[in-house]
Amino acid sequence: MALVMHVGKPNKNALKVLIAAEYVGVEVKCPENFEMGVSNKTSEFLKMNPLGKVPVLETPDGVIFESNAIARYVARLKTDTCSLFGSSPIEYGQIEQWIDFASLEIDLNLLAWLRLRFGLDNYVAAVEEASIAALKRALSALNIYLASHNFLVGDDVTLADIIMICNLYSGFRFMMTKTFTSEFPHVERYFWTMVNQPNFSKIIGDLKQTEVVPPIPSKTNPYAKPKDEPKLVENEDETPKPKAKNRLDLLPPSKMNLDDMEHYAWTKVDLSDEIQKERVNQMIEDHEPFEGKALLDAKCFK
Ligand SMILES: N[C@@H](CCC(=O)N[C@@H](CS)C(=O)NCC(=O)O)C(=O)O
Repeated sequence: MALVMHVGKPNKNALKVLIAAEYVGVEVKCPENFEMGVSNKTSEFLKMNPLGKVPVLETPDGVIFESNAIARYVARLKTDTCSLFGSSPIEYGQIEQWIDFASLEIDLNLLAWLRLRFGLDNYVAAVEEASIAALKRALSALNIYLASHNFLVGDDVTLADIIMICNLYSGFRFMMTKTFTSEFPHVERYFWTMVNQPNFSKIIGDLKQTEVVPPIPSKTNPYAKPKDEPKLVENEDETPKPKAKNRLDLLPPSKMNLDDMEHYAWTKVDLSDEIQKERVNQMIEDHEPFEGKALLDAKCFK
C-alpha cells in the first residue's frame, strides 16, 4: 500500500523523500488536490503537523513531519533492497554527520540568502553577506572532501547524498550561478553526477542552473519580519517624540522599601483565609506607600 505524503508541488524537502523511496522501492503518493496555503491550514492538517508545514507523511502506524525524519523513515522501510544507511556503525554515524552538515551548514545559509532575495525577509546587506560567507565556508569544506570522494560515505549512494543533493538543488536552481559554483569544482562534479543518476533524475527531471542571482527586491514585503535595525530619522518632523508619561509616573516617589517589606506571593492569595487577609491589609496600611492616599483599590480584601 502506498504511503501518502501531503505536499503541493514537490519542493526540495519532498524530493528527499521521493528519491529515497525510489532507492528502496517504497511507493509514496502525493495527493493531487493539495493546495498550498489552503490544505495545510485545515484542522485535519494541523492535527498532523501543528506548524502547518509540508511535507507530512501518513503511514498506517502514524504521522511523521520534518522532511529529514520522513526520509529516514522511508529509507529504513526496506533495508533488504538497498541500505541507504551504510553497512557499519561508523558509516551510519558519518551518514548522520553529513545529514546534519547538509541541513545546518548548507541549507540554513542558503535559505537565509534565498529568503532575502525572494523578499520573504527584509533585505539587509550585512545579513546577506554573512549568509553567503557561511555558505561558501561550508561549500569549501565540502569541496575539499569531495576532491577525493565520489560519495559522502562509502562507495555508494546513501541518505546523506540524497539530502545533500536536494539541499544543493535549491542553490543551483535559484541562487548559485556558474560563476559562484566554479569556485567549488568538486561540488559541481558531485552535484551533476548525482542528479543524473536514474533514481534522482526520475524525480528531479531536467534541471538548469540559474544564470542570475535574483535581484534585490525593491519593495519591502509586508509579511516579512520587522527589522532589528533602528529607524533612520530622515527629517526633523520624524524626530522621536518623548514617550507620554504613565499616570503612575506622576505619583511622588514611594517611601516603601521593598527590601524591608514582606514579599507576598499574590498568586497564592486565598480570599477565604481571614488571617491572611488581615496580614495583607495590615502590610498595605503599615507602609502607606502613597502618603495617606488609598492605594488604588489594592485593599482588595476590605
Ligand atoms: N524543516 C521542515 C521545513 C518545512 C517547511 O518549511 N515547509 C515549507 C514549504 S518548503 C512550508 O510548509 N511552509 C508553509 C509555512 O511556513 O506556513 C522540513 O524539513 O520538513
